[in-house]
Amino acid sequence: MNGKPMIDVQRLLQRITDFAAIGATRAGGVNRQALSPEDRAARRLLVELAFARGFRVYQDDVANLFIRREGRDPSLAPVLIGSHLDSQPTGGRFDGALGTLSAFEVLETLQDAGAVTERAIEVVSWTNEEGSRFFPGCMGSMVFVGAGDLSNWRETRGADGARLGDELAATLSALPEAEVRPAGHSVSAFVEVHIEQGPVLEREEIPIGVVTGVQGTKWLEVSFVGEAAHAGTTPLEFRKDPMAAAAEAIVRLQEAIMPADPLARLTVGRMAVEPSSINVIPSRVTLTVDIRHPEEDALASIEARVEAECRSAAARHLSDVYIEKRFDMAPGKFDAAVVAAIENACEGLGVASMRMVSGAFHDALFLSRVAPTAMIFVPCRGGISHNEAEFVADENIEIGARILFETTIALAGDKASRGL
Ligand code: HGY
Ligand code: MN
Ligand code: MN
Repeated sequence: MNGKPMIDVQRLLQRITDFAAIGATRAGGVNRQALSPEDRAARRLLVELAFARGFRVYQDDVANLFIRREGRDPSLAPVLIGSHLDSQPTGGRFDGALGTLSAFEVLETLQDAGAVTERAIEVVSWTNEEGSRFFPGCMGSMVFVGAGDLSNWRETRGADGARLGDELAATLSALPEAEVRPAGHSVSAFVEVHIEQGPVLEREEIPIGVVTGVQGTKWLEVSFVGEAAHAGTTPLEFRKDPMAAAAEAIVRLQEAIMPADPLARLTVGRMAVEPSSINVIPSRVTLTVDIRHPEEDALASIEARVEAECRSAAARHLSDVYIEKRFDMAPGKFDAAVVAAIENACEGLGVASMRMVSGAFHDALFLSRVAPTAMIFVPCRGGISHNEAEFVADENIEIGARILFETTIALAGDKASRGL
């Protein structure tokens, strides 16, 4: 670039390494679950980096964390960029962190150059994107856009038994220096860099995915309730066996849903058994069912089929069944102007790109309800994610950050801004 501010890729790579050390797992991934001590440590590090650069730091009542660099006109709504810092229990070092740290690098690059943008630019780290410890996912962005009420979730117990309200209070109080701001301030646009978490970009050898939308997601929690009994003395006709019901429902759903529709996704990722003793017929088996589809009506019919198969399997095994909806994210489209801004950035830098719909959900989908939004995907090796082996090549990290930089300054105001 001709004398223009340039992303400092070594600094960004070092940041990614430094954050990957927080909650690092022996297999090279991270366990930095939402509102955990590890999550608080990562937030603390980001805030210290922000204060060192003279940026302002805010958090709202659901602990979404914002880092602000002022623009020429403070009355204009800021451009928002960022992602999340929380991870899966055996997550990768790039899911979320890449987008958050690439966004911070944009601010540092502007600061180094003394550049002035028309609009302020804010970096955000959304609370509890993953939803793995505490349902639902995208909790922070849902509250921010008014799609979720925090008071409904304070009593939620995490997978580890912790109470959400307690963990949230501990997280907020761990950053007393952050200014408190109500959730939901106005934003002129939101752009999120994220790994694709799928194989397409790597297979097509294209460095940037311009994300035009996100498929829909529903999470169901299904509890089969039978009767605990002795494994040795209880003949079949006396059994009320929720494990047999759960096993049958899972097999029937795996045979019925994805083989019939290549766009459908159904995953049973978690199963809890009570009392979970080798010689006791279980009293209760609780499963989580994650279903996805780009079309809303197809998603609804998958949900109906899940309910039907669980109810019939429960009946066949003399068990009751209770089904709770834990997350419901309709498919959504991103903003054409922001998509075009990303494509213009790619063209300006001579970077190949392709449009795509995200199979994973993201905070950006909720943000798209209140501000023009789109995402930038970078390839990850083998499309592997939600796995400690998750990997992104340095050059793809650099390209993603440079496209984010160009897109952000284009959205943040006139190019006449000094130093751009
Ligand atoms: O599950 C998802 O789609 C996201 O990666 N948390
Ligand atoms: Mn993510
Ligand atoms: Mn994830």
